[in-house]
Amino acid sequence: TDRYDVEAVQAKWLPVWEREAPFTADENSGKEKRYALTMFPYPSGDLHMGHGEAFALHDVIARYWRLRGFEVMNPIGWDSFGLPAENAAIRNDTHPAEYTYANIETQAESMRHYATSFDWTRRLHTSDPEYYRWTQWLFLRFRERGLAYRKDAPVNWCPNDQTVLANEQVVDGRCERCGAEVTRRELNQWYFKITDYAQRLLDDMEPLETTWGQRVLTAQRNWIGRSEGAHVTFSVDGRDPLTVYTTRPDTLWGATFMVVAADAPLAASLVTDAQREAYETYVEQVRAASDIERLASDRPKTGVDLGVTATNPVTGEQMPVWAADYVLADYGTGAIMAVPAHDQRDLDFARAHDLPVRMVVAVPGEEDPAVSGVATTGDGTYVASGPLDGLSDKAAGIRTVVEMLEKDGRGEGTVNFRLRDWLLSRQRYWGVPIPVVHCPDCGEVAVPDDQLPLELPDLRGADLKPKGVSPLAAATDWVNVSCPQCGAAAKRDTDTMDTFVDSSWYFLRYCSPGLTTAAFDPEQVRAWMPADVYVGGVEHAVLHLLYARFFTKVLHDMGLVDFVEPFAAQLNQGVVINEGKKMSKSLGNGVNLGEQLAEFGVDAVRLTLVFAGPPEDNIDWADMSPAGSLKFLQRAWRLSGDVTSAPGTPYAEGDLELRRAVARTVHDAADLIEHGHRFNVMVARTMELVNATRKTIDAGAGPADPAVREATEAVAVLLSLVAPYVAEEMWERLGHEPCIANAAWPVVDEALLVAESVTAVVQVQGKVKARLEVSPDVTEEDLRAAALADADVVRALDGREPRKVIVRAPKLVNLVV
Ligand code: ANZ
Ligand code: ZN
Repeated sequence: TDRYDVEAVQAKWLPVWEREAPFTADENSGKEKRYALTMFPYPSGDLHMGHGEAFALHDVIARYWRLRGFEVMNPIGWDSFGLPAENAAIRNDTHPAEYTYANIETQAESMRHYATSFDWTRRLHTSDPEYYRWTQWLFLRFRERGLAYRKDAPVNWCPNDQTVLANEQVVDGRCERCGAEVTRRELNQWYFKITDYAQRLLDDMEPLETTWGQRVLTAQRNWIGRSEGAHVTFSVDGRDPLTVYTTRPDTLWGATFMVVAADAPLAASLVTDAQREAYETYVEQVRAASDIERLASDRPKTGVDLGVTATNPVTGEQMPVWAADYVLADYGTGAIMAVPAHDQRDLDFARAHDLPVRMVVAVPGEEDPAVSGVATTGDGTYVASGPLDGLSDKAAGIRTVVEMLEKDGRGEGTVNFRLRDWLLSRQRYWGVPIPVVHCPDCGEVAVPDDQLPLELPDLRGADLKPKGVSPLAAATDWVNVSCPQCGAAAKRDTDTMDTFVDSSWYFLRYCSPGLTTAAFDPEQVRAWMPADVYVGGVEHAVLHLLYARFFTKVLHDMGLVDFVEPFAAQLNQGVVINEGKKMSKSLGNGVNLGEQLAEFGVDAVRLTLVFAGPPEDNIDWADMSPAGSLKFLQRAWRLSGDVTSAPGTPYAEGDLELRRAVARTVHDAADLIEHGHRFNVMVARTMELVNATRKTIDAGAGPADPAVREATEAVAVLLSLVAPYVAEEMWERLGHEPCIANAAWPVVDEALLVAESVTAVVQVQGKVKARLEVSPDVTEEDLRAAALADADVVRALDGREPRKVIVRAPKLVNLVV
């Protein structure tokens, strides 16, 4: 049979699209604007199956909006600083810039070949000085607002990459990038004060409830980790009082000892001389352990008695104060009141060190934890708890105790967040230099705005291997400067910024990419932002998406943008796996996008990825049939060769049944795209329309029937969202000029959407008295009412009440009198 040549069709249309450039967004077109944003890639290697999937899904939306008459901005760029490029450059003994920009060219070429509808005029790379000049500018503005600051802190340290990691980059105690076990180190680091925005980051999620994926919303809520509790202050013998954070102030009567984080300065300040040596030995041991070891639940509950006692404010008891590693230095106040009866970690510790256990909540059916060794956390009745005794309402218990403590000035209700400030320093080369100078006289001095960008020194041939200090420190010509304030000999900050800083504002830069006078043009940002959809992987649920939201809020507070959330809606695609497993080198189950494209063509691969299932689900490539997709595309394409009516032929005389199918398919396709991103169902419906069209041609009406043209044109336009090459080829064979991207969404005759009517027969005493035209899905009640209201039926009944009314919708009503 007749087949289209995939290679030839691809080679034919790519240059035409380049020439016509239908996807260049024109902000002055006067059309309503839509911003289709997709997560920009790291330039590590060529595009992979994951990119293929994300870009195919994203393109459905961007192309659809365009056909619906919107002015669509669909930009692309590269997140081109960062560890992957730097590590690869070290491995291959090249400069990170060479590696990075070569990969960018490769990926850009692949994106074009993949027929993505990107607006190439807005292309950006975060490693270009024209871009990172503004990343530096933004950093300085954050710093002026007290939102970028330095502090000494124990940090997550990757011994393999020899760099500091943000909490978000530590997964199960391991480095997100290389998998090495993460350890701790004290370092002076730059932070963004994202904690100032914790409550707003939570509150502003409410309007996103229906347009963002639940997975992302839940991940963000958990990450921010808001909890309500109280600060309670305990007096300590001969020392400053000790404040703890607790979510259960109502269990104060059951507190039998205190624990402070062993590796926090607080512990060192509390320890008595007699216990100092034991404490110091212990802290050494704690520092040597990685987080993964410290957090293991089967780890013995180690600790050391600090030798001081604190007073329980309600029982008056003296409680020993211990230092242990199960209390974290950087959560709450770094100190707890231990209630072993009702907290398992405290109970394990109490049993290991022979400390008292006192039950204060009696949970029906559960044994005393002091006996069972199992802490009870359920609801019960307060016992041995003074004024709470007999009460069994936890919320009331908490309220009572907080009021009591507040009255005595010994505590107060408080809200606590798990969210930590964002550690943004990296001791690596391939990143944005921090625009700060350290002067022996003036201290920390900002590089003046008119000296930005502060460019990275070239360092070609230098050793970039991680050593724990940035390679920039060795570039003495670059490091040694005169202080911008006093002129004295000073040194540049040698850390570079986390790449998540670069990606926290790129979507704003796209709105006015070439601007040399500002990070972005507020007018253009007002016109395009917030992005109407953001397509990307769920792996960015907390990292990138939280930071981008934080940046947007700060820019809002600076008066630079007039919205607080950057992304109105989100689509988080699933992962492409193979044979049930994540693709990986070690399993040898990787599927190469380029090879699939070479074998089946761009359209068939894109179609397979979109048709696989709901976009959020994972795709197992082993279960897919790109060959089947190609077969279907051939079938669709063949229709365009069969049509014999001329372009512009009025459809009205066409086969009514096929015309109805076209109307329903086009109408439903819009619905399926707009509500719930059900692109796979949209494709299935297009397949049905192809079959119906073929049937009509074969069944009699023949290729000249105007409905066959109407249907084939609709198929081409629907397919253009997923399989642009074959769609363009069909469009040409149907007698149209390129580009199909400029075709409008098919207009359907609303009347054709109304389902055909059927005839219902109404019998009285077995005799037909009336025929009613009704909808095929008329309800029994409606049909019964229509029958009883019919003039002929009323006459036949002649005032008699029917004894029985039998309704068989939509065909029959039988009245018995
Ligand atoms: C007494 C108590 C009794 C507690 C009880 C729990 C149950 P979330 O909900 O995660 O905020 N805690 C406080 N600071 C800590 C730290 N730095 N390291 C380890 N644990 C810490 O948890 C708050 C609870 O975790 C607090 O409430 C405290 O133990 C513990 F029946 O105080 B609770
Ligand atoms: Zn100075």
